[in-house]
Amino acid sequence: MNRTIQFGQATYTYPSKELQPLRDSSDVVSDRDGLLARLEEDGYLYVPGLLDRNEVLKARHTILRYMAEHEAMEPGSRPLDGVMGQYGKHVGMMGKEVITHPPDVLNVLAADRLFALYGLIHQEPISTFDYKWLRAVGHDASTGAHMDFVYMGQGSKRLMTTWIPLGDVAIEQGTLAVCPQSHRSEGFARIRDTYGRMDVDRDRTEGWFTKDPREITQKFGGFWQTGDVQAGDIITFGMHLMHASTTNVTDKWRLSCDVRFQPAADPMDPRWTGKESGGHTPAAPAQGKPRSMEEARTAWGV
Ligand SMILES: O=C(O)CCC(=O)C(=O)O
Repeated sequence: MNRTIQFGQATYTYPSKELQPLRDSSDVVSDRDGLLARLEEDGYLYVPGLLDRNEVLKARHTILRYMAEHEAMEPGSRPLDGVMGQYGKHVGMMGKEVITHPPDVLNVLAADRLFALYGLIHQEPISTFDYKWLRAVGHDASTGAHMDFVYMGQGSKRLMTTWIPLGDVAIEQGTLAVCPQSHRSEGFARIRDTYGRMDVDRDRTEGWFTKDPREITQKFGGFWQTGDVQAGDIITFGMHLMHASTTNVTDKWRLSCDVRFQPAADPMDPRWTGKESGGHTPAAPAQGKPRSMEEARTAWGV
């Protein structure tokens, strides 16, 4: 059955030519050549059930209880339902070890199965960032289209993102959407050579390329893919795949975390490693106003 999906500022039909289902790569999960071929071809791997579903649900419960203690839930609702309602307050959890590092949460965000997957891909010992991008995304919110290099490109060129839904998430609650082949297609070459080389801190430029996903595919080609995901699934991709999220149109928090893995021998982006990893540099007022993406895109001609 066709569904109407809110994706950034746009409305899409799912499934359709411009918003298709993700390709399931569980058939190649133990086959290195198969994984590499899929990564080269599509730029991402969607692996349903890679993680232990019960462990993911356990982590979800710990996070929801923490959020409830910080007034994130609709008063009177059951914390484990994750209802933000009208009165749920936003709770910042990105990089907050108090909630990213309890044993049952870390058990998922730094799971042995993730180290095994990247070990198989790289054939080398693997490291992960200490910083975890744990998100509770509320009603009407979505993530704009971007490439991760602009946020974490100061270390390994072989860094990969893992997106982990912390629960069963329908597209209507805000799921990751990828633009397959944007890491290699000719249509995206100029974006990769301009936007795809910048750094939000060094260049003091905002990170989202656009909030309008249709603008991407109309100007540069390709299509988007997303899907309903379950606790235990993961999506992984490299630093130059254009991606975004659909809009959460429900009254429940969408819980997910993005974490990063790389070969341990490569340099690590210092912003995201070590106990004191500080994240992005706050813009100093003396340096003037940061550059908007609109200004930057005009300069790059994209
Ligand atoms: O979860 C989201 O909304 C965005 C995630 C993302 O951009 C990422 O995993 O790099």
